[in-house]
Amino acid sequence: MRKALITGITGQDGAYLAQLLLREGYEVYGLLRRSASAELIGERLRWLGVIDDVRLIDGDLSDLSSVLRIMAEVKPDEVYNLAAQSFVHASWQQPLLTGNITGIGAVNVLEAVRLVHPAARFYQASSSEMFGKIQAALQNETTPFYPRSPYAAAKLYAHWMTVNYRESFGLHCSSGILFNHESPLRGIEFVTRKVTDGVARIKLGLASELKLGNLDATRDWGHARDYVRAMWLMLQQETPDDYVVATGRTTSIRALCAMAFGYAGLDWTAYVHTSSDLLRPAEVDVLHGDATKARTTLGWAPTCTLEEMVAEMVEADLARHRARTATRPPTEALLAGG
Ligand code: NDP
Ligand code: GDR
Repeated sequence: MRKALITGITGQDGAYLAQLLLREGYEVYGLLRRSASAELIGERLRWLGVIDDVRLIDGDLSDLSSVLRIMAEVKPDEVYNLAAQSFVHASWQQPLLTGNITGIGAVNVLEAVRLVHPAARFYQASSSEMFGKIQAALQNETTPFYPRSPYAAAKLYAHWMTVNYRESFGLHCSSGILFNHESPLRGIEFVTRKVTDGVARIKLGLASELKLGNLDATRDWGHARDYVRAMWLMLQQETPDDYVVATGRTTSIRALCAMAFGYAGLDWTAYVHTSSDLLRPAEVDVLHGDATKARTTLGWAPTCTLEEMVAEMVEADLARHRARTATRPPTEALLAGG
């Protein structure tokens, strides 16, 4: 039985990837950082019904000794490095932590592979944020990078170290330059989920407005379930390489709002307000990917449209809020006016 180790298994992608790998017959191990809220940490794996099928091992990406220990213990065939401080906005408030986890953390995993188990195939979660201030209208593997945040700079370091370990040590290291991908399991702070959660609250009478930042930025959004398949396909190739993964369609935050509110029968202009507090010190205005290489070499293609994904996310948030309201103790419901 093939073994896979996932760092970041409790995140959006980690959960979907664990599900995919279990279906493909892998033994799935995950690096889990200790939390005081242990009962909440496996929520996404629980939602997908796979929490009891994965093996979670205590460790932290910033603690090389724990990464070395886990690599020696598991000896995985495939390592997926998904752990990161992944929220771009927070990276200006915590630039050093972001550098330590998102940048150096990846090198801790690369070092563990090199020193303990060099036969393992390694996947690095690189990001379209590395294109930042875009140098070409459509971004692919040959487009120059121009990072615009501490997060993107840390990802770029990890990306080049992945390339460097491939070229220096002959390790099977691949990097997926993934454009934004979302799902009902997306963190609530990211714009798609913030919008679908806001739509659900407003629809159910739990909120009356939604505050957002820059509505003009555009993103190339796909579904996380499709994107984790691309990660897996990369590690099935004989030769390691780097791939852009994107849908090839870019949409503004404004149009996303119209789509999500429209799905629930609401006019977004009546509810969405902008706040300068939510603007970023430097913005990535446009991202629009060209995934021709992934399509031709990996045979990968997205299966879910933006409209389908937004509908799935709104429905999931409506269901969550309905369940919460139904189970809320009577006093709390009274105080909340619900
Ligand atoms: P999430 O933020 O949902 O998940 C991040 C994961 O990293 C969580 O499991 C988190 O654990 C873990 N983590 C954070 N710090 C540490 C640490 N010090 N030690 C161990 N684990 C840690 O991210 P996504 O699933 O959305 O993304 C996965 C990866 O792909 C990230 O590296 C992200 O930067 C990258 N990426 C994501 C894209 C997207 O659109 N989603 C696009 C391109 C790249 P905990 O649950 O304890 O917080
Ligand atoms: P991003 O995702 O920064 O692209 O990084 P996010 O959803 O946070 O922002 C997308 C765009 O929406 C604008 N925006 C807002 N964003 C948030 N979060 N909240 C708001 O209220 C809001 N209003 C407008 C932002 O300014 C931005 O232009 C994600 C992460 O998953 C990264 O880890 C990953 O590498 C990239 O996608 C690809």
